Amino acid sequence: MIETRITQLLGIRFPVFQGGMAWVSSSSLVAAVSNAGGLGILGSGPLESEQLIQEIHAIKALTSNPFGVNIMLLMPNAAKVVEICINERVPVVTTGAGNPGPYIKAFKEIGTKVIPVVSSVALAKRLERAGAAAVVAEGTESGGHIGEITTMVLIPQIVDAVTIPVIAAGGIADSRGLMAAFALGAEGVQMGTRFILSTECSAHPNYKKVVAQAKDRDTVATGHSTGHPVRVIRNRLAKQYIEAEQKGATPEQLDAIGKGSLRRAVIDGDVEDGSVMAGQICGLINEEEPVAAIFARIEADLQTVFSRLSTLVKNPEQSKKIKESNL
Ligand code: TUI
Repeated sequence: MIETRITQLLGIRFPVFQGGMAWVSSSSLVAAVSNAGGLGILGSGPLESEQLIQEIHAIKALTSNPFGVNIMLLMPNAAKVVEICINERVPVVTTGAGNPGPYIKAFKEIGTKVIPVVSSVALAKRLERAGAAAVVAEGTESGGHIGEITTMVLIPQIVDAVTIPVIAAGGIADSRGLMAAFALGAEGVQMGTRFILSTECSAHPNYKKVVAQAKDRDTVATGHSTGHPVRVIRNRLAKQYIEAEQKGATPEQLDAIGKGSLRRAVIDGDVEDGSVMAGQICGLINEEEPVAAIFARIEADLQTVFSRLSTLVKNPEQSKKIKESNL
C-alpha cells in the first residue's frame, strides 16, 4: 500500500516499526505487528540471555515475517545480546542510547540489517559511513531515553544529511503523523506509545490505564543532570527524582532511585513509584485496540489525509466528507 525503500529493504508491507520497548514489547506484541505487515521489535534490554533466546524463538513460532530486536547499548549485557542476535540470525537489529558502530560489520556479514536510533545529524552521518542500512531519527517527543531535538526539525535535517532511508520516531501515533513524517522526507515511521495500548501488549493493565488517561502535558523528562534524559508520565517517582536532581544528588543516588523502576511499573503495575515511560503523544491515545485494528485504521485514514492535503493545494473547496473526518 505504501512502498518505500524501507518496505523493499526489509520485505514488509507497511513502513511502520513498533519501537523496541524494554519489558513492554515482548514476543506477543512483536509477532502481532509483524503479522500485520509492519516490523515488530523486541525490547531486549533487561532480559537474561536464556529469556532473550526464548522470546526470539517464541516470535519465530508466531510469525514467518521479518522482525527486529532492539539492543539498548547502555545496558551492561549489550555485547551478549549482539552475540545472541547473530546466533539466532535476527533479520533486523535496532540500537538505542549509544553508538553501535563496532557491531555493524559482524551483522552485515550475515545479512542482518542494522538500523540505529539516533537523535542527531552527526551520529546519523557517522553510522551511515559505518554501514547502517537505515536510521531511525527519534525526536524528543518520544518516551524513555531521549535526545534534545524535536521530530519536526530533526527529520528534514537528517534526511538531507544522509542517503540511507530515514524512519521518523517521536510524536507519531496515527495517519496524520505518518503523512507529516513522509512530508519531511522520512520513508517509514516508528511508533512506541501507540502500541502500549494494544491488546497484544503484555504491559500491566495499570500501566496501560495511566497511558490511556494521560494528556498532552502529563509527561516530563527526568535525568537531565545525568546526561541521559528519560521521558516518563509524571507521578510520585518522577517528582522524587526531579527533587533529588534539584538538590544536587549524585549520579549514584539518582541511579538508586531509578533502579528497577521500569519493571515495577510495567510488570508489577506500580504506577506511582514505578517509571511509566511514554511519549508526548499519549494524549491522543485513549483506547486499547488489537494491533490489526491499529494498522487497518491508519491505512483507511491515509487516503483521507492525502485527499485533504491535495485539496489544500489544488482545490480550496474541501469535500464534506473530509471536513467531517477530523483528520
Ligand atoms: O533507547 C531509547 N529509548 C529508551 S531505552 C530505555 S531503557 C532505559 N532504562 C533505564 C534508564 C534509561 C533507559 C527506555 N527508552 N531510544 C533510542 C534513542 N537513542 N534515543 C536517543 C538515542 C541516542 C542518544 C545518544 C542514540 C545515540 C546517542 O549517541 C551517543 C553517542 O555515543 O554518540
